[in-house]
Amino acid sequence: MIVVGLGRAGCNIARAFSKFPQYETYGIDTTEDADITIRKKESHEEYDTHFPILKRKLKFKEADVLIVVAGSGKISGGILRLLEQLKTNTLSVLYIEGDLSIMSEVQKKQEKIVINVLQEYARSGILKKIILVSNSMLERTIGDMAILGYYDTLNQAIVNTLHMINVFEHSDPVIGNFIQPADICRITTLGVVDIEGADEKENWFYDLTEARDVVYYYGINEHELQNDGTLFRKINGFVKSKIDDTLNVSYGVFKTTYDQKYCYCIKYSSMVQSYKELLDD
Ligand SMILES: Nc1nc2c(ncn2[C@@H]2O[C@H](COP(=O)(O)OP(=O)(O)OP(=O)(O)O)[C@@H](O)[C@H]2O)c(=O)[nH]1
Ligand SMILES: [Mg+2]
Repeated sequence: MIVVGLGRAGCNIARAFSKFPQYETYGIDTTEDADITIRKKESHEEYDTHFPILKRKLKFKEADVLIVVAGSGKISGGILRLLEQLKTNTLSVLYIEGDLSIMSEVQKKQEKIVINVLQEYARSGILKKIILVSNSMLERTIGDMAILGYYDTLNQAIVNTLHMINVFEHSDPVIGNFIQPADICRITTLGVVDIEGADEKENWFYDLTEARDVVYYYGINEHELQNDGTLFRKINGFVKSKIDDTLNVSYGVFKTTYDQKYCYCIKYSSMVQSYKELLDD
């Protein structure tokens, strides 16, 4: 898979993907150290009207491309121009929502424009999916973090989760009941379940509403798969407890070589997500 990051958050996250051999990564930013340096513009609008042609640098087609962007930055104004140049590929977006409580009005406006238009692109099928991640929700799931390395910690959590889900999606489960999410459910988020904890708490990276499908991916090592007699009952009980009239719940159990067991999850909705904070202006 190809990962293209736009702006600082996008480039940092693309770089975090590059530790895995499965990804070819590119970062586009105005800084010298970006893989592709573009000229700095004064505003969100200017990035939209004067976004450079990068076809010679991004010359793949018919590839699976994940574009990573945070909507509050000015450079995200160029996102539609970038998508246009990549349209011969299968496109998904990993969208980073910054901390709304500390944003300026201009940044909030940019955030709102980008998140809305990208969700509409997903609904109309231009994007295969959009994965929404809120920095402040993610921060809460991680707990206390040092200031230095703050973004690194967030980025590792995002990248590791998405990578493991990608790996599991391309592997055969030991056991499971995978239900293909409805094709119209292209607005998604990721999460992790604390399966070692007593209450098996779900920690979602975005507060996705009106979800129609949810998939739990369990990564368990061979020893436990062979010897833990309670595991299947536990997983089954957990999955069943999530089912209701409006939600399809499926799961897969996968063999890993890690000591610890993991449960990653992904939730799908067909509805454009909006928030109070962004609505009342
Ligand atoms: N998760 C995550 N968020 C980040 C990271 N870097 C910045 N952000 C957040 O992303 C949002 C946009 O900030 P930047 O990425 O610095 O902006 P930009 O995309 O470079 O856009 P410009 O305004 O043109 O510089 C802010 O809310 C930041 O808090 C990162 O490495 N990881
Ligand atoms: Mg920047």
